Amino acid sequence: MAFRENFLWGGATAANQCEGAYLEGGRGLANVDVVPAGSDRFSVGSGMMKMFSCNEEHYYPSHEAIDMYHHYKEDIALLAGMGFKCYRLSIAWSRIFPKGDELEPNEEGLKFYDNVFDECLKYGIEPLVTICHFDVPMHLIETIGGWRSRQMIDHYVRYCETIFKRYRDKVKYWLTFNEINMILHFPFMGAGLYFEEGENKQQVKYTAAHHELVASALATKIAHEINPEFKIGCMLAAGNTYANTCHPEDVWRSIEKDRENYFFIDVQSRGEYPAYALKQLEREGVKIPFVKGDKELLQTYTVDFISFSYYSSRLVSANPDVNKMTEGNVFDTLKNPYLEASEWGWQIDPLGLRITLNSLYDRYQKPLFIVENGLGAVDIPDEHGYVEDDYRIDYLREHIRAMKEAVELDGVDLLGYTTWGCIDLVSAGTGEMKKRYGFIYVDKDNEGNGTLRRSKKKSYNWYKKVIHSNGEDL
Ligand code: P53
Repeated sequence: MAFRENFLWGGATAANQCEGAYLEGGRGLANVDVVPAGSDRFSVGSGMMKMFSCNEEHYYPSHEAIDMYHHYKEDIALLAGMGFKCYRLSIAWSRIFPKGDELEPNEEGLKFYDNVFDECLKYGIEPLVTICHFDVPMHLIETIGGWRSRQMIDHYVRYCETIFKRYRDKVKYWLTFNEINMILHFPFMGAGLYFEEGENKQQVKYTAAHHELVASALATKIAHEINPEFKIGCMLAAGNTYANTCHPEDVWRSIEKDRENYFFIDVQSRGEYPAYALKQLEREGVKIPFVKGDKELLQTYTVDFISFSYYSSRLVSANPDVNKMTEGNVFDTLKNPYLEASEWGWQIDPLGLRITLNSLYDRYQKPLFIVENGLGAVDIPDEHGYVEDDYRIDYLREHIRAMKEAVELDGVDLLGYTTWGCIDLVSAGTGEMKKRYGFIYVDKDNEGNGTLRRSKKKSYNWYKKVIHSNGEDL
C-alpha cells in the first residue's frame, strides 16, 4: 500500500470563503470583508486601491458566502459521509478578537469553533486548523497598518495562545499562515497591506513578511509549550517554475522565481534567512527589521511539517519579449504548450505535483502535507442539484496518481491530502461562486442569488471510494 494507514484524506475550506455571518456572534470586520467581487477586486486585493469599508456599489462575497456558520452541522455530516479523515478549516481571527487588540477574547466566537470541532470529532474527523487564512481584523489595518507593524506580532501571539489553550484537546494540526508567500502577490488580501503613493512596496512587503515569520516562530514555541503533541506547519502556495527553454538564462530565471517563494519556507523550516535572499534584499536596498532575539527565535522554533497548495506548475522566460503572462491568476506564468488549462486558464499538470513534492522533500526533509489541490470549474446541475463532474474526477485522479508515485516510488513522507473547496465556496482570486471546486454543490450564484441548498455531485461518491480504499481504487 502506497499511503500510510492513518493517511489524512479530506478537504479544505477557509472561514472567509464559506462561513458568511460576517457580523454575527460578535465578529469584527476584516480585510477579507471589504474586498469586493468584480473588476475592482484585483486593485483592492493587491493594496493599490484603498477601500477600507463597504459601499453600495460593490458586492462583497464574504458577507454571506455559503453561510456555513449556520449550516456547519449539515456540512460536516456531508463530509463525514465521504469518510473524511481530516477537515482543514480556518478560524476567523475577528470572531475571536473582533478588533484584534482586545485583551479578552470573544466567548461567542470561541464557542462557535468548539461546536465545529466537536462536530468533526463526533465523526472521527481530525481538524487541521489554519490560524490565519488571509484575514486581518480591519481595526488593526486602520490603526497600525496591518503586518507592516511589529505590534501585529503581539496581537497574533495573543490570538494563538487563546486558541491553543482553548482547543488543546480538540486540535492537533495547525498552520500558522495560509500561503505565506501570497504577501508578495496579493498583499491586502494576504496581509492587510495597503500601499501609500510613492512608497517602497518591496520594503513594506518584506517588513511585513519578517513580522509574520517571527510571529510564526513564536506561535510554534508557545504551541509546543501548551501541548507538546501539537504539530505546527507552514503553508506555501507551491508549484515549481519551469524554464521556457534550455537556454541557461531561462533556467536561471526559473531558479530565481522559485526562490521568491521558497524564501518564506526556508526561514520557517531551516530557521534562517537564506543567503540568496539576504544578498538580493541588500542589493534592492531593503532593510530587514531584525530586533535582538529574532534570529534565535527563527533558528529555534522551526516548523514540524511543510504544507502547501498545488494547482499548477509555472513557466518563465528570461526574455522580456517572450515573457507575456497569462491572465487568470495572481501568479504570473507563461502558457505551457504541453499543458491543457482550466476554464480560468490555470494549467493542469499532475506530474508537476510529483515534481513539487520531490523538490520540497529534497529541500526540507520534513513531512509534507498537500492541503489544497483541485479544479475550479463551471458546474451545470440538473433539477436535483446533481452535477456530472467527470472533469473534476479526472483532474483529482491524475493528481492523486502523481502523489502516489511520489510516495511509493520516490519515498516522499506525506501526511495527508485535503482537496480545496470540498464544498463549493467563494473563489479567493475572483470572488465568484461560479468557480467551483466541491464534491458538494451549493445553490448560489455570483450575484448572491440561490437557496443555499447542498447536493452531492458525481465526484462525491468517487472520492468516498478513493478514501475507503486508501487511494488504491481511483
Ligand atoms: P481561487 C490564487 C489566488 C488567490 C488565492 O484559488 C490562491 C491562489 C492560488 O494559489 O490561493 C489558494 O479561489 C487559497 C485559497 C483559494 C485557492 O487557492 O482563486 O489558499 O483561499 O481559494 C483557489 O480559485
